[in-house]
Amino acid sequence: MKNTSQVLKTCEVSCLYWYIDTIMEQLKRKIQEKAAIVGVIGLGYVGLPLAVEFANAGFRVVGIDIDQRKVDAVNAKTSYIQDVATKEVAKLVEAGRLRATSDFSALKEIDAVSICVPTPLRKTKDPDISYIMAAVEEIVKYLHPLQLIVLESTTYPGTTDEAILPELLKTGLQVGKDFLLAFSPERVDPGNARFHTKNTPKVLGGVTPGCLEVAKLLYEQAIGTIIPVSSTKSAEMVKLLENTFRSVNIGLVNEIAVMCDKLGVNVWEVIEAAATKPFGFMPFYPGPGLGGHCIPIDPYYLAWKMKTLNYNARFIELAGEINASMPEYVVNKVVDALNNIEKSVKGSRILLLGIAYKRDINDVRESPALDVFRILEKKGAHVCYNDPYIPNFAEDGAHFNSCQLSEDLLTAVDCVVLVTDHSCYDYQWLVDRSKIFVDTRNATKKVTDTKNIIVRL
Ligand code: SAJ
Repeated sequence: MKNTSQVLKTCEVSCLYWYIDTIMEQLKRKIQEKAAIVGVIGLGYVGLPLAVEFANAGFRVVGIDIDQRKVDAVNAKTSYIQDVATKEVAKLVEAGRLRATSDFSALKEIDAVSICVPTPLRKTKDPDISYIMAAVEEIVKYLHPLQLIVLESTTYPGTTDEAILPELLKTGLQVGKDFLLAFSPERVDPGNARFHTKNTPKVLGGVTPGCLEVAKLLYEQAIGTIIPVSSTKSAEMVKLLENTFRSVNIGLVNEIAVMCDKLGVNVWEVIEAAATKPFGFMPFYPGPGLGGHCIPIDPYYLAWKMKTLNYNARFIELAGEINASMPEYVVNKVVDALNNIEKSVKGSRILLLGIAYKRDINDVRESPALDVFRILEKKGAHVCYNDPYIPNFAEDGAHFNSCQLSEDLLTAVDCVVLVTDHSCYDYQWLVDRSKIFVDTRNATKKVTDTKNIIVRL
């Protein structure tokens, strides 16, 4: 026979489970009925496409960003992200399904919020999660029952559970009971014509099974395939494996390029032939170095975390060293090429073609072309660039403008260096008019080199 306190306890527990169930059911119903209001913090190359997909799925979406220019652009029905069409934004804003604000109090009305803010590295190569924590600080102010928070920014394993969750718990609300917390790595590949936010499988891990269940229900309204994993740490690690895989393999192929050069072997022919293997091989290509806001950075988030666990992530460090040495390797190719025509780099006029970090995009972040530019200038060369995607850029306080490509320009310079192989370049036209052409991307593989002026990695 149970005594009164046991009966009350049982009743309390069942009320608690009823309460949790109710909270979860309420939020699930709001999601299923598209009555939930979705928030996206950070309207960059990840956040704006995600906001558009949730709005397209039928939700009312509030984009939140500290950059008033982004907020104004969205509310003026325009897109500033290459992969998001302005007409898409205009349609959704006009329909009242998408709006932007810099006022975080909008979180009061928001049922589910995704955090898509930058996670850069500090100069010391330590993670900088200050943008995440600044967003969390705002979320804490307005955290309410029935709210789901999903972190999308790439970060080290443990960030969600060890850095974010404690801040949210300080409100006295309980995870999995009052609010829900999950991690879902962004997988946006800028400029990818085939894969975009909606058709790229989305990995998801929750702090509790209920967190995962509700986050999965939300994301599957907007994204084709959801890949649930057992924890937020696992989800955080998935993304770091993806990008460390790339960084290490790019580092490997860059070292293979250096080896082939010493062996007098054409590395591009070697890779092309190896790629005919129908299994067990995936081609990567040498280049002037590693650019972008993902591959050069994400692996160091993992290396840093492992250092806190007294483990040295040697592959990451080694790949980083090799990739970081490639701009210097390219410059040495230029030095040798000029030397062969008895010219020194100092005083030479050098044109860099392509300053973006990879072909056919307008992003210059961490671009190795900037390192090539800087090293050549340090050696006394007069450097200019052309990049149809980057009309101008600023570096170390100096401003640079893209030069107009012309016969006169090509005739006037002593050496042309192809750093980013944009598809719009006419490589035969360029080679025919250059004195020396250093090709760091094998972009001239189909070009006839009648004057023997092409130098390849
Ligand atoms: N690179 C090489 N050789 C290669 C491939 C790339 O030198 O074989 C260089 C590129 O020129 C660039 C850098 O590496 O400077 C990074 O290139 P990337 O193709 O990895 O492109 P990202 O930085 O835009 O990486 C994104 C990542 N997406 C996310 O993190 C969500 C990455 O996971 C994708 O795999 C990658 O796009 C992709 O496949 O394009």
